[in-house]
Amino acid sequence: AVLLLIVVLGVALGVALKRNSEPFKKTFIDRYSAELSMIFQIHCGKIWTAFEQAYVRKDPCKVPMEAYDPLMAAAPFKPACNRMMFWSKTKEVVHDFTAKKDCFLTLEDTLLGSVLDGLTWCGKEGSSDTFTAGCPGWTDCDNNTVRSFWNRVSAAFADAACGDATVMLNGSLATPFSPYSIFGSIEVKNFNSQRMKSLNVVLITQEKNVSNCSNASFKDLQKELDGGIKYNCKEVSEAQLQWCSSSPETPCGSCW
Ligand code: N1C
Repeated sequence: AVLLLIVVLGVALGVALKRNSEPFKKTFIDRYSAELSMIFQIHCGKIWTAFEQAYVRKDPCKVPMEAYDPLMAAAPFKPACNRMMFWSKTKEVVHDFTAKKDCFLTLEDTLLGSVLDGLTWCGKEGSSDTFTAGCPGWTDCDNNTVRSFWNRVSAAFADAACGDATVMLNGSLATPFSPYSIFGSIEVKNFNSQRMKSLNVVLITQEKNVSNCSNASFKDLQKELDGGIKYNCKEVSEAQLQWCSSSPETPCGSCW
């Protein structure tokens, strides 16, 4: 009976102690998250200010890409060697693939890229506001708010590329590598052979593929590449890509 009493008392004490630790745990977590959210708000405020100064009070057709330099300084990219993925005219296929298979990192997987993907914004002379309607379109003028942003972040993203980088291009186009695209006009020019070992082109083909790896535009691409960077090209069907992204056992390196 004495033994039973000791056991019962022991269990009761244990329960009581656990109960008592619950409010302590709550205090701990509440204080910790209050502290973190304060740090986050200060950080977000700084990034927002650096972002906003690029275009606020300006003619939305007169925002050069350099206007976003302070933003890039405030929110630099962490390089992800061997995992960086570039693309041109293949946005959906690429993101469909990267969403299912955690092998590659696109600009939209970075903090800045994901926050602004799909958004439109601009300023106006004489106003301190940010507008989301009535802004110039992508091709209305060269130095528009949104296009200059993508030009600037793409330049920084390409500059950070290291090891082996990959680009997915569209084999349904007669000119898969276009010197007028962001990839052709900005990213390729910012690759740095001191950091980057190779560029691997993955040419996405469909049933009726228009181009292959011997397409003339790839000669232009190779000419643009900084001397020390190796070049490879591989044709991969969209079906194979989809098959690979939906089979969890297939390792990243065996998709093509
Ligand atoms: O002009 P592109 O392609 O060659 O630009 C793609 C290239 C990628 O490698 C990205 O790193 O440049 C970067 N990039 C984006 O990350 C991005 N996200 C959303 C460029 N443009 C981006 N967008 C929007 O896609 C942008 O607003 C513009 O409308 C398109 C450009 O895509 P593209 O011509 O297929």
